[in-house]
Amino acid sequence: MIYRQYLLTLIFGLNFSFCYSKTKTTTTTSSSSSAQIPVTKDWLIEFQQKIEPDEAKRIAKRYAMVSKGPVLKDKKLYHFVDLKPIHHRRKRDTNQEQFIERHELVKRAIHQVGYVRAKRGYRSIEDLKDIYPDYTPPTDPYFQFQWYLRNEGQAGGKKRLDLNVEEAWAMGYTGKNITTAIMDDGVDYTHPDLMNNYNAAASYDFSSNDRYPYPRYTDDWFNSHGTRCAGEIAAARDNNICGVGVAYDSTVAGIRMLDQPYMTDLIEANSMAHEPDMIDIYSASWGSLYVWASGDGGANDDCNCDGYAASMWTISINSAINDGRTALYDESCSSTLASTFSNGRSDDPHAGVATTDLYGQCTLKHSGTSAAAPEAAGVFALALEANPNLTWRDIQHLTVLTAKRNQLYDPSKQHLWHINGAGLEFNHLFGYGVLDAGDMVRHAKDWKPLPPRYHCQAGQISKRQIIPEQGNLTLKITTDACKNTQDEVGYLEHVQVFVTLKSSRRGNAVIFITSPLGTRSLILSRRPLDDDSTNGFYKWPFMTTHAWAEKGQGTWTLEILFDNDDNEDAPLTKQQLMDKQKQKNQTVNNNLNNKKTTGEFFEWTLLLHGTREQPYSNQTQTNWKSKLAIAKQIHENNFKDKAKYIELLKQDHQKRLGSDDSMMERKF
Ligand SMILES: *[C@@H]1O[C@H](CO)[C@@H](O)[C@H](O)[C@H]1NC(C)=O
Ligand SMILES: *[C@@H]1O[C@H](CO)[C@@H](O)[C@H](O)[C@H]1NC(C)=O
Ligand SMILES: *[C@@H]1O[C@H](CO)[C@@H](O)[C@H](O)[C@H]1NC(C)=O
Ligand SMILES: *[C@@H]1O[C@H](CO)[C@@H](O)[C@H](O)[C@H]1NC(C)=O
Ligand SMILES: *[C@@H]1O[C@H](CO)[C@@H](O)[C@H](O)[C@H]1NC(C)=O
Ligand SMILES: [Ca+2]
Ligand SMILES: [Ca+2]
Repeated sequence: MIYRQYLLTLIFGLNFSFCYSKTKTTTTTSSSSSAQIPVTKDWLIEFQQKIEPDEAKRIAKRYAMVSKGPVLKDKKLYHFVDLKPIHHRRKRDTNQEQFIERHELVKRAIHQVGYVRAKRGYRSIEDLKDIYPDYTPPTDPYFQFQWYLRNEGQAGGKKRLDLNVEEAWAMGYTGKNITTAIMDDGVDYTHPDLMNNYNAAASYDFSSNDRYPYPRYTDDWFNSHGTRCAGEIAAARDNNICGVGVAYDSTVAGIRMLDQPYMTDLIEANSMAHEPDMIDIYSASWGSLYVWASGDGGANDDCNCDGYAASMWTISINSAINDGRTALYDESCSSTLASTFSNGRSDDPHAGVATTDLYGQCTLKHSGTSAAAPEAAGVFALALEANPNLTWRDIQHLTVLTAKRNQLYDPSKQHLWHINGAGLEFNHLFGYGVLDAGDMVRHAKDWKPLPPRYHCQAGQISKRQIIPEQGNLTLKITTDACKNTQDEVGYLEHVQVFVTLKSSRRGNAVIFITSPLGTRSLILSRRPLDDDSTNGFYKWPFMTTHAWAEKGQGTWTLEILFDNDDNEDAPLTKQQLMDKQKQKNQTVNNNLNNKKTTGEFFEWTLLLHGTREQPYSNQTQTNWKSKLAIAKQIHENNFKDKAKYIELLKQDHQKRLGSDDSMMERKF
């Protein structure tokens, strides 16, 4: 069957315009990587039951190995080292794995693969060459400016803060047989760096109803957006033109749909249903995935207020700049799953996103959140090449499990990194971190289908209550997460919160949800510009991804409050600053003017989505420091020993990167 997998990248551009792109595989044959992964002498042995170290030693000896003791102090898991020479072996020894697994006490034996990730933070092109001797970097002239592909500290950036795509390329994944449709203001398909990777058959112009989505000419190059997005994904390699795309052997289709005076539902629907096989694009069962950038509303907006980004079938991607800060226009949002790169803060002329531009040109200046989402589409194209069976849910799990904190941080220190109850590190601004293409394809290759997903209405509170002017309204729902029913959700994916409330100034409403394991998500932050509405929210769907892989059962806490403070961080014009100053003076002079926000709460419904069974029990863990291994262990221990794993993670992290504070001060 062809076209069985769809990825849709939806990207909001500036204000009224938006671009989105769709990725699909056109193959069902599993592709083989050209390079093989080196192996080590290390083995992870999982026993059927807890065993004592002495017994482990005896068992190890039987296989000419030595036991290095329990892993993570868990006596079901042991680290064995093989004493036999490995003769430049470049493959996992699956024969030996099966042999050891025949032992009555052994549940699984996993020959450890050598990871570039283990060196992440120290990785250099030389490291990559050690492990993949055949790898050569692209020779394209703009590759040196594509710091989002390889960050060597150029343009004021931080070394190694990049998408780690070279590792995926070295493994042989470059986007072959994957098509991404760029739904935007057109694509310059005559561009020499794009023409060979242009998929004309899948392209269409909905702005003028023809098959040629060529951008309309304007003096100011206004319609350059789609062409720039296309280059980030699929610009050709080693042709001496511009740079390279994240998935440089993939193809792009142009869907021109933004360049008319207004957007209609019909154009939007037609664009997405352009090919007959796209009609079911919104069907989750069909395996659709949407990537939706978080929007350019800035700190004054909140993307959970955007019905699309808050949708579970979209992947919200936020953007960081080359030194790890959020781009200025970033919205913060608990539905953001991960981050890629853009610009918006740095004045360095080379800190923008280098890509193709209209009329055969190259640019260093692509920017905005919309520059970040195509990078994600490119990384997902690599993952789909590694495993065409992946569904939209697989891609989200893989994103959560392989995205990295790396050197991302909030310069305002408002949003710090936290570790959720499943051992997964997240940040309100960056989601689970920056995409790591190398790690993503490696996990994608061996990914097993997930257990089925269920939807549990965990509880509802319907009772009119005053939201206090000071302090907060705290509401609790205790749930068994539909235990022993059709809808049981033992392990969470998305959590949705539907809220109905009314207030005198909607923009001041702030809402938190806290999971049973104590993970607090800011599902609605203060939005100074949202002041003209007293309509409140009616069954508004807020969503958080921060409790991913946690358990659903227990007590959920909702906190609603009004934040009347002036937002000092909001970027204001001179006039706005003056007005604000005046307001402040008036407030000081006249207390009567200091109007508090008032409001009423009506309803809260809690909807949990996820699996009944442990989601990662069938996944192969090849490295016990991986997020996958940690989450899996926490599941197997029924969420009991979280602290133990977190301590390890923190140590590992600090070894690689240093603490939050030292990170902020560090200059590369
Ligand atoms: C791409 O897919 C086609 C058919 O779907 C197949 O014949 C071809 O071998 C694939 N190419 C690669 C590089 O996987
Ligand atoms: C994809 O699914 C098919 C059929 O279930 C299976 O044979 C194949 O091994 C899978 N490919 C990968 C890469 O997991
Ligand atoms: C693990 O895989 C087996 C065999 O494919 C399947 O029967 C089982 O349901 C899977 N378990 C989970 C939790 O997905
Ligand atoms: C809400 O009020 C409770 C009780 O006073 C307090 O412990 C909690 O920190 C408040 N929550 C927020 C988000 O301010
Ligand atoms: C606000 O008050 C301060 C001192 O009280 C004064 O210097 C300033 O000019 C006032 N600003 C405006 C905009 O009225
Ligand atoms: Ca046209
Ligand atoms: Ca090129």
